[in-house]
Amino acid sequence: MRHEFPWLWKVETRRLLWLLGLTFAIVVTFQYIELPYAISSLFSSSKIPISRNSTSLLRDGEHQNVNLTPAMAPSFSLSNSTLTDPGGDDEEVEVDQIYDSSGNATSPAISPTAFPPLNPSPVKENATAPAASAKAPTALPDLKPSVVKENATAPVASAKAPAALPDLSPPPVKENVTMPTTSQGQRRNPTKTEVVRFVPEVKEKEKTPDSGVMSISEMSKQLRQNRISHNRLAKKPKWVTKPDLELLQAKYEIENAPIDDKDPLLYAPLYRNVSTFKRSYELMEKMLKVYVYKEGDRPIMHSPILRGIYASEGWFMKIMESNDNKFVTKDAAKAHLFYLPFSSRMLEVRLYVQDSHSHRNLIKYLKDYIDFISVKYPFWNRTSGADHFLAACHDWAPSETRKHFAKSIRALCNSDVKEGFIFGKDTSLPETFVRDPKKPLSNIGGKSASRRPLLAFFAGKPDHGYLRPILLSYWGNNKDPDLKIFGKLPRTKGNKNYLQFMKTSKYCICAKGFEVNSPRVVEAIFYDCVPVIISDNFVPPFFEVFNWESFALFVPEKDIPNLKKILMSIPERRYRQMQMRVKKVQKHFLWHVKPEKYDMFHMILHSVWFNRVFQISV
Ligand SMILES: *[C@@H]1O[C@H](CO)[C@@H](O)[C@H](O)[C@H]1NC(C)=O
Ligand SMILES: *[C@@H]1O[C@H](CO)[C@@H](O)[C@H](O)[C@H]1NC(C)=O
Ligand SMILES: *[C@@H]1O[C@H](CO)[C@@H](O)[C@H](O)[C@H]1NC(C)=O
Ligand SMILES: *[C@@H]1O[C@H](CO)[C@@H](O)[C@H](O)[C@H]1NC(C)=O
Ligand SMILES: *[C@@H]1O[C@H](CO)[C@@H](O)[C@H](O)[C@H]1NC(C)=O
Ligand SMILES: *[C@@H]1O[C@H](CO)[C@@H](O)[C@H](O)[C@H]1NC(C)=O
Ligand SMILES: *[C@@H]1O[C@H](CO)[C@@H](O)[C@H](O)[C@H]1NC(C)=O
Ligand SMILES: *[C@H]1O[C@H](CO)[C@@H](O)[C@H](O)[C@H]1NC(C)=O
Repeated sequence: MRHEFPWLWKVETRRLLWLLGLTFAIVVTFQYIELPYAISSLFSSSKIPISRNSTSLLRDGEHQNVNLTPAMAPSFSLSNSTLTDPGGDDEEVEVDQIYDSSGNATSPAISPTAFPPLNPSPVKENATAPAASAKAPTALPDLKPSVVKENATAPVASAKAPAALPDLSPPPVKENVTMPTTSQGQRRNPTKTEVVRFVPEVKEKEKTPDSGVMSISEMSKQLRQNRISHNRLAKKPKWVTKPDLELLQAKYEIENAPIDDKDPLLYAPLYRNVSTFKRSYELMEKMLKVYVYKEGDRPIMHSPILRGIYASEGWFMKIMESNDNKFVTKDAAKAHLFYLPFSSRMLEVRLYVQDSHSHRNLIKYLKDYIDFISVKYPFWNRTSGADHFLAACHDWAPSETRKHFAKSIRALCNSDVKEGFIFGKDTSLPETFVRDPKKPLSNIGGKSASRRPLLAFFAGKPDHGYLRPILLSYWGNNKDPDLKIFGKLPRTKGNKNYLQFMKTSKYCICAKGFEVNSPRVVEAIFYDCVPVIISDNFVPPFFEVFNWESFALFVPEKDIPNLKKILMSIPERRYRQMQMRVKKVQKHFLWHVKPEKYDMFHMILHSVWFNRVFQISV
């Protein structure tokens, strides 16, 4: 028959194709128009480890226990807000104070992302409202029709059916959408790669030599290399200022620091080079001056959030902008550094259009800000931003700042070698989970080394990222009585359960969630527990300064099956030494309402200073 009526065959084929096309078109249209969730469930196959955009979404989505506190100025004297029990899970932040542009607290309903992805049905029709209300006309042009479409197609909130999405993604925009950067490349689930479209302008830059896992010693090597190569290649400023010369002098003095490893406040084994650190810190105290830009509208600029898992950017901002900060100068001609006081968390809260999968407007907001100050003042252009810095803790901050802050010093919680972190320029900002901003030190400490009966402890949402399911499958469910590895712990009053485990375990497992960073690292130190970091390519905080391997363990992700063996192989003596060092290093990881010498605030500022000093060229 085929031979006899070839045309018929052709017709059939054509019809078949046509039918297929029609079906496809219907599906696409269907998705565009409505019922994204219905469709999503149609296509949903398995639970897929989430990719970045949704990751962060989910993460934010978990801020469900939002308790409104009375309106209050961004101040340390918080009114007695009710704290929900965080249940021992980092991502569960309770109160994020959210400010409107006047500085007044507003309902968190303003942030669509503040609601959990679990019940996607009540889609917020007014989801765009925050963007509109945020004083950011710059955001509006970005709400292109294409974006809107993307938005509708994407039932991401449910974290389902990513497999179906790639086919449906329309050619979104005029600008070129560069496909997932390194970070996706290394992610294990290929389906995720397809869907991630939201970091459009970011070009892949830094790839590690083997594109695989970078060990801590390789990171140190990279740091040293970058220092050297920077000295050779550094771009000169357009003109030289007095502060440049002072920095040059500081560099010389630090490089020639007198050997001093006997300072009782600085326990030498913790540091890469305690003499260098000591001298650098002294010089910072003596000479550093920072100019803080006053420009920028609240709440994205100048509105610190002091509570929750993104609190470190808020605390840093709060202290930098306080009146009695001796490092601040109003005279820009005297400044060695320029601080850009923005909150990556507020940027997301105010400008991210839910389900849009686009950061373009967030990036543009920052770009517009830079354009503004670079026209108004000569400082940015002088060094292309090399003497400017920011501190940002939100998951998206690396991609948001990668392009337009390429020369600037970025203190980032999400300090991922695969997301463009540049050793010697950028610095790793500690992620801290502040539960009560009035009492950031409550419950500090734990049992002594000899009174820690449990070998190891972990608790955290099991569906955060690809790693935790692996950890739980090997060690969860009490598979081994020595290892207390849980999903989410049941809630208890005052979070006692979680704290008790941290205070009575020898090792506290800090397994990555969606991103490399976890508040558990600082938490472990806080409770005198030796951190065990399972998060490949994570650059630990203050990497320039600390010899991390002297007080923490780094277990490659692939070694999770051997976790117990690895922990058991550490001699008791070595464990005690590490635990003692954890207690010694603790002071560097504490927030004080009034900053103290060597505390977290000073350490962050020091790392920025240190990196600037070693990048100075005239
Ligand atoms: C709240 O704090 C204020 C001042 O700190 C105090 O006077 C008031 O009694 C507190 N209210 C509650 C309900 O704790
Ligand atoms: C903040 O809210 C108060 C009370 O609602 C209002 O009186 C005040 O004007 C607001 N502040 C600003 C800056 O809008
Ligand atoms: C949402 O939008 C609808 C229609 O635009 C409006 O009537 C309603 O008041 C809005 N709701 C909120 C909370 O803004
Ligand atoms: C995003 O999706 C929501 C719900 O479908 C819709 O109301 C909103 O207009 C969309 N926003 C954009 C920018 O598309
Ligand atoms: C977009 O990509 C095309 C081809 O890859 C390139 O020719 C064009 O210059 C790019 N446009 C922009 C704005 O980058
Ligand atoms: C620390 O740095 C100083 C100054 O550069 C140097 O003299 C000393 O040898 C270094 N110490 C160690 C242990 O590397
Ligand atoms: C800085 O450079 C930008 C772009 O090159 C330019 O528009 C701006 O006017 C410059 N700023 C100053 C103060 O010259
Ligand atoms: C963003 O979020 C969704 C959720 O996973 C995820 O599927 C998608 O891969 C991510 N990419 C984009 C664009 O979001």
